[in-house]
Amino acid sequence: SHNWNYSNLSDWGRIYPSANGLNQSPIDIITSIAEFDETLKSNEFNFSFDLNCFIEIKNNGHTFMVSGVSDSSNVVGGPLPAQYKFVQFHMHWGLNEATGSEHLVDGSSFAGEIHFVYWNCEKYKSFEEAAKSSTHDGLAVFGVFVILGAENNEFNKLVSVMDNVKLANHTTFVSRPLEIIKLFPDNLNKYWTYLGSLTTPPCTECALWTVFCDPIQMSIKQLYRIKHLYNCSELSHCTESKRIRKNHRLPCELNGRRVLK
Ligand code: BO1
Ligand code: ZN
Repeated sequence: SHNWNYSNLSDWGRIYPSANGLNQSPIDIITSIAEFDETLKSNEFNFSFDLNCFIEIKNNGHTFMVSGVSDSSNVVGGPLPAQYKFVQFHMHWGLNEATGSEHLVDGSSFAGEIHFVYWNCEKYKSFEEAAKSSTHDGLAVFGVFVILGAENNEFNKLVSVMDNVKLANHTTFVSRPLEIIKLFPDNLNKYWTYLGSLTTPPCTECALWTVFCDPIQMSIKQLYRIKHLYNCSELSHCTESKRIRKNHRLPCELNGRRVLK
């Protein structure tokens, strides 16, 4: 699964056929064509997070991934057809501050994007099974744009242990309770939603996407700490060129899909 990277984006489809599909993510969200949906707005999201669950951070060679499995971390509401269980979040970034997000808004990108990944625990037996579905109801992924600005206190709990996972395949733990909801924007009622895919191989078209309109902030110092992660697991091989310098897929064609707001 490490047989792909971000310098051969156009080759993904040769090994992972789903990447050639018509319902891929990310997309450029053209705000003028997003359709207002009355029923979405009458059904607010209800996110729950288990503050006491064990939180692990892993450098998987593509990003840092934060997971904390708990039966009580879940979400309902918004466009979701069922209850979904939290599995992990991770981040995407770019070569410079003007790039990094996977979704674009009217052609503009942001410094980064955090993805909160959930699976439909009413219809599927496990994350793995849900992630194989091709009916877009397996996973729910929430995208939060990151812009540079104020230091992010909650994100500091991750940044302060990030050096423990500088090398690929290393894991560490967040000792202080992480309030994951504090990494979301304040306003959870402003979002776009559409049917899409995993943005990394195998690019399965299993996801209902929700991209929040309001970004969160972090400082440039915090972003630099993330950009120092390596995609290499051998310290002696970790040269400057082995840093995870960018990990965002380019926007895919909408192919007639509807974007609701
Ligand atoms: S994302 O949020 O669309 N960037 C995303 C991308 C990939 C995954 C989750 C969210 N997870 C992947 C795992 C693979 C696994 C695949 C299907 O899900 O990283 O190891 O094969 O289960
Ligand atoms: Zn992602």
